[in-house]
Amino acid sequence: AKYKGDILELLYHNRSTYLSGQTIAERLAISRTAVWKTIELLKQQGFRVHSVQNKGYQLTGFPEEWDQDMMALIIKQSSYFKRRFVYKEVTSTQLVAKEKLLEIDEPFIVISEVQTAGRGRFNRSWDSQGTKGLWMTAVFRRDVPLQKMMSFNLFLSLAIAKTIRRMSGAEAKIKWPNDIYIDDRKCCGFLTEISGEAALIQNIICGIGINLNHEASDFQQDLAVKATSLKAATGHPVNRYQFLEELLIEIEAAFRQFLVLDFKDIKDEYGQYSNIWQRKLRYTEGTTVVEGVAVEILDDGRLVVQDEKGTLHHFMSADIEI
Ligand code: BTX
Repeated sequence: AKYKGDILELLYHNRSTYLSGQTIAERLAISRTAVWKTIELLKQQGFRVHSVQNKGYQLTGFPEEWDQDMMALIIKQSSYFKRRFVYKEVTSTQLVAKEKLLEIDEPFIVISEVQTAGRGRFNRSWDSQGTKGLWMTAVFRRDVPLQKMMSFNLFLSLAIAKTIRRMSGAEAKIKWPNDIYIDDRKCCGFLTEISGEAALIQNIICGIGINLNHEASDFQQDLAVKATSLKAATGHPVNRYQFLEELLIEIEAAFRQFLVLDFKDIKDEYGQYSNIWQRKLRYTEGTTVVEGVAVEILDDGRLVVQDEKGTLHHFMSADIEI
């Protein structure tokens, strides 16, 4: 196990080609026997390593469950998140993150294979089966004025939608303020919690759930008609590590943008990703229920909806039925 991380790193970054045992041994200054033994270990752990005589080894598959060393490798590449916590099962990564927050000053992520009490907004439950999706909480550390926080979800949703499009080819759309849909079915939801002093936020605790490799039949009961995954939508499985790698790059970039730009700077692009235009939908915020058509998102991120009588309603974060 001593060389597992190093060999995995070489194989992962060269996975479009083959690496000979000799090359690996030389690069890591270890014996070829050590290379061979480690490759055997990887196979035992569920990695698929294709070997071809005179060419060498190629990494072609990953264990069903998140692998700690692969995760280490992905996070090592992040320029923002410094630490990771990867579990087989927790109640909710959001709860774990809030505990860790007290002991750690750096930005970090928490990922779990399974969540036994995954939560959405308003304490609704979030279906978090093992090996199919990405259930993650990303904790950003930075002093941010409270009034700026409203645009955080808007920057973040664009980053997630872009990652989904790039990694699956599916036409992912944003359902304002914090879901991603494909073909009018939800494939991702996220929620942002904050802590800090009154007007100054210090911690942004962002929980993201993305359905990646579910079959349509994996969704039970009411979800069967309203949820989808990248695989269910396109027919193609997604490499969860590659997805995570790309997602982290995108959300780090979105966070940096969020710090220096205003929502109006990305408003046009955001608008193009949005799936609520030109549709009569039901908007609920608190006790307010409005049936109408979204007409615009204001520079501060609020949504303007026009009802049948022509009256305009402003929403901060309505629930929208699609
Ligand atoms: P939300 O309240 O907008 O969405 C929750 C609703 O979405 C549920 O009531 C249900 O109808 C539907 N739903 C539940 N599970 C799924 C699913 N897997 N796919 C599609 N639809 C579903 C959205 O809340 C925010 C969800 C955040 C989830 C992440 S996962 C990592 C982190 N930990 C945690 O406990 N929550 C976050």
